[in-house]
Amino acid sequence: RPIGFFDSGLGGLTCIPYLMKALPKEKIVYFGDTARTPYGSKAPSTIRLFSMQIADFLVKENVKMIVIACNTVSSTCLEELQQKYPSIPIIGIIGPTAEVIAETCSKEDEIGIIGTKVTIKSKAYENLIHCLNPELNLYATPCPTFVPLIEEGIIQHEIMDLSIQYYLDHFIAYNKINTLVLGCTHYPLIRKNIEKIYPQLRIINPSEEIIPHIIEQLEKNDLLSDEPVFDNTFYASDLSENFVNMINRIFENSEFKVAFKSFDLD
Ligand code: DGN
Repeated sequence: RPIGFFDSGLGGLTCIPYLMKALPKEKIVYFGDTARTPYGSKAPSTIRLFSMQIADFLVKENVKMIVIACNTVSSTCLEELQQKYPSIPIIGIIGPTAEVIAETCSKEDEIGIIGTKVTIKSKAYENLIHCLNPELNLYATPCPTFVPLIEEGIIQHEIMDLSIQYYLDHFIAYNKINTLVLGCTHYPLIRKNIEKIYPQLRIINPSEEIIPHIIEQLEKNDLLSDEPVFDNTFYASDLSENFVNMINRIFENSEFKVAFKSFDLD
């Protein structure tokens, strides 16, 4: 049985290379809601409705676990999804990252959290991190133009760099940020841009930090695959060229087979 991943678009794909490296025998079913992205500025009730539809779809695909590869969804309705499907482990991306931050940062650090408007407004990172380590200094700011630009493939471009500087120049300088949490799964795709502009920062990438937690949950529930399965399926509500190209880039030079399917949730 496959592991189901979902995101509002292509952001959740940033988890996939780390998963393939750590667990090469697992089969993946991914759903990107590219027709309705971005979620990050939508009402929580809309995000909840869309997420339930996607979880229903993944359950019908017979997944053994659901990974919410989206901070916006994780901060909005993780518990509701877990309650709806108590027999399937459902993992959010914020909890595992909060644990890493709480364990590896100290009160000398100035920690910046960036994400969508919904994620930042929810204070999900602050609440979870402060529960584990109340001493840490946390600052958060939304960066709402990053996702639309990334979904359009505008990455190695001065518009992206200007957008980064627009949101982060003052935020980083004023708060003396030394550690930056990429609190949106799209943001690892602009990590190089951020590192080029602010080379002094330690970057924390939730798309990577979630992997040990996935392994732990698979082990705990006795769900690890022992036979390698090389076919993976990537569904999108709008099979855009950008989505297909990005997946092909992830899997090029590997023996993994990839199928693309369009799926309309309504
Ligand atoms: N990738 C999603 C996240 O991690 O929050 C958000 C993308 C969006 O819909 N704005």
